[in-house]
Parts: sequence; structure tokens; C-alpha cells
Amino acid sequence: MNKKILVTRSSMPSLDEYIEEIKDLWDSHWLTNMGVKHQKLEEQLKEYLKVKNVSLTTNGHLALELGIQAMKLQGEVITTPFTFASTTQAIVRNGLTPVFCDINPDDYTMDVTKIESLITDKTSAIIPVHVYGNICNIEEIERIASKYNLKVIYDAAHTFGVRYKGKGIGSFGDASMFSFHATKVFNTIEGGCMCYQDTTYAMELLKLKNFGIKSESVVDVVGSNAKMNEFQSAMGLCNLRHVDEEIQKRKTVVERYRKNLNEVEGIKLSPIQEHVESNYAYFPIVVDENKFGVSRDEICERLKEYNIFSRKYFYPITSSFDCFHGKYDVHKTPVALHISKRVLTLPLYADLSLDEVDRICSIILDLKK
Ligand code: T4K
Repeated sequence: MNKKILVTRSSMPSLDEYIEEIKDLWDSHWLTNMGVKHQKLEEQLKEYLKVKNVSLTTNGHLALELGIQAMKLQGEVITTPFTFASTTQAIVRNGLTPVFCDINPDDYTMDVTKIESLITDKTSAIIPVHVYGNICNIEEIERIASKYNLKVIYDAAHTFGVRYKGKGIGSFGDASMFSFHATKVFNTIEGGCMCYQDTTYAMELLKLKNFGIKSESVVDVVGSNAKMNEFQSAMGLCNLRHVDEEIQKRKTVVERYRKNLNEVEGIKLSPIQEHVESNYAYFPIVVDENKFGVSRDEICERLKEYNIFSRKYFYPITSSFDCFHGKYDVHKTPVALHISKRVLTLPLYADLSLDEVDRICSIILDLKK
């Protein structure tokens, strides 16, 4: 049997490098609660991500939940159902109503032409998603948000290190959440952060991620526990030293996929966006069964026969999840519904060899009718 190839594989520093990084934790016995490594990683990330403020969290999801709380959002939030469970659940778990905007069929981000018609007097914010590393139409979202006085929090889980017109992608909107999960371009095992423009959120986020504690004797908000610990931060400090090299390697893998699958009838690739320095986070293909001859599901199953595990990110769309008990009409976002039934993300990680990419592509191309 061929070696198992999963959709991704965590980037890791050498064991020696990690051990070196965590050694001083045995001297200090300081393991969590915003320790030295946590502070150092926040500083380094500010610089790397080209953002004003960074607040580290246990994971990306909690960053999003706490970001929503810090901004005291209320009522309705315009978002997209073509995302990971986290985005929609962060909104719902905060007692807010998600209002689903469709996506555009080219890059799968929020269709900005549909936002204004969804705004009501209850709308407090827009939470768009930079999906797969494709960035949203930032300028138009900014225009709409300022016209209607709405907050914007980007789910930037997929866009670590992405730059737009030379600026860090996390410097747009009021805030952006990055995920540092094991499956992401940059990981802290689990982890994440909220980047934000307005420095007054600093204290709020600090309190929210630490039980609302303002000082030893004052607890003035109902908080959570979402602190990144020192071992996670140490992993981040190590991985950050190598992330540029990792992104370069991913680029080579993506270019090989593009070379092999470009202009295959019935297979659509993500666009190369203008003014964007990509991080090559995911490699989605959208399969048109009528033109390609077999469906997305058949490709996924055939790859499995070869021990290759692609994934249907993002299927089903979040608005159709059982936990929402049919509350949302999935037909109001027909493009998201359509793409979710046809999209397949192919294996992608820095050390995926070009031979393996060629093999994956030839298994797919052999299916073409
Ligand atoms: N917003 C968006 C748009 C997101 O995509 C995500 C996370 C979030 C918000 C929330 O951020 P976090 O709170 O997670 O920081 C995975 C990840 O768990 C999840 O973080 C990620 N999105 C999502 C797209 O993918 P699963 O359920 O597909 O994970 P799993 O366990 O099936 O792993 C996928 C593959 O990754 C495995 O086949 C192999 C590889 N892997 C996995 C793990 C756990 C590794 O190489 N190492 C590992 O430790 O959700």
C-alpha cells in the first residue's frame, strides 16, 4: 500500500530546537498566564503580521468569540455559511443572529454586491471569511461598513502571513482572527489570536481571556479562560523562524498542482488574486461533473483507494448544520450551496513532494471521461 497522504501535515521545528526553547520553563516554573514566551510571541507576531495589536488565545475560535464580546456586538451579524463551523458558532454562541450572505463563485469569499440588501436596523457587524487564503473584497466591505456604521471582524484563520498591497491582511477591518491550529500554515499546536486596530480593546481582550480579572481584587466582566500557554507560545516562537521557508515550499507544491490541473475541462482552480502575497494555505478544486465526467465525491473516493485523503472543506455549509434545526434557508445562498457540493481540497503541506503531487493529479486525470 502506498504511504498515507492526508490533506495536510503539521509543520514542526526540530525536536532539538523545541527542547532548547522550552528549557527555561523548567527554571522559571512559569507555564501559562501571559508568561515571557507569550509576551515575546505577541511582539514578534505584531511585526510579522504587520499589525498594530495582537492578543494571543488558546485557539482561533475563542479569539473570535472574545472579539465579538469585546466589541459588544448585538442583534444581527452578516456572515457567510461557506466556512468552518467556528465562524457561525462564534456568532450564535454569543446570542447573535447570523444573517447569511452568499459567496461569489470565483474566490468563494463574501459576495459584496449582496451585503447591503441584508442590512437591517438590527445589524451590528459583518464577519467575512478570507477563505483558503483568498482575500475578501476589503475595499468594498470597508465602504459598506463605514456607510452603515458597522464593525468588521475578519475570520482570517486561513490567511496567516498574507499581504494585500504590501499591508498585513490583519490590519484591515476593526479586527481579524488568525488560527494557529496544527493544520494551519503557522501553528502553535492549538492557538490563535485577535489583531485589532483600536487599542482600547487591549484591556477588554485581556480580561475576557482571563475570567474578567482586572486586578487581584476586581473582576468586572464575565470572562472566559482562553490564554495561550507557554508551551504553545514556545512552539510558535520556533515555527515563526521557519514560516517563510514553509510558505515558499507550499508555493512550489501549489505551482505544480496548477501546472498539472490548469485548463482541465470541468476542474476550476482558485484565482491568483491581484496585489496579494499568498500563503498557499489550501488547494481547492471545484469539480463540474457534467464537464469532467465524474463527481467531486467520486474523485474523493478514488483518491482514498490510493491512501490519499483529500477533504470537502467546506461541506456542508454551516447554515445547514443539524444543530441549527432548519432555522436558516440554505437556498438563500445558492452559490455557497453549489460550491460546497463540488469543492475538494487536495493534500497540501510544505513537505509534500512534487512526485506525490504528480501522482495525485494523475489519479484525478485518469478519471476524466
Ligand atoms: N475559521 C475558519 C475558517 C477555520 O478554518 C477554522 C479552523 C477556525 C475558524 C477555527 O480556528 P481554531 O479554533 O481551530 O484555531 C481542522 C482544524 O481542526 C480546524 O482548525 C480548521 N479550521 C479546519 C479547516 O480543519 P478537521 O476536523 O478537518 O481536522 P482533522 O483532525 O480532521 O485534521 C485534518 C488533517 O490535518 C488530518 O487529516 C491530518 C492533519 N493533522 C491534524 C491534526 C489534528 C495534522 O497533521 N496534525 C494534527 O495535529 O478540522
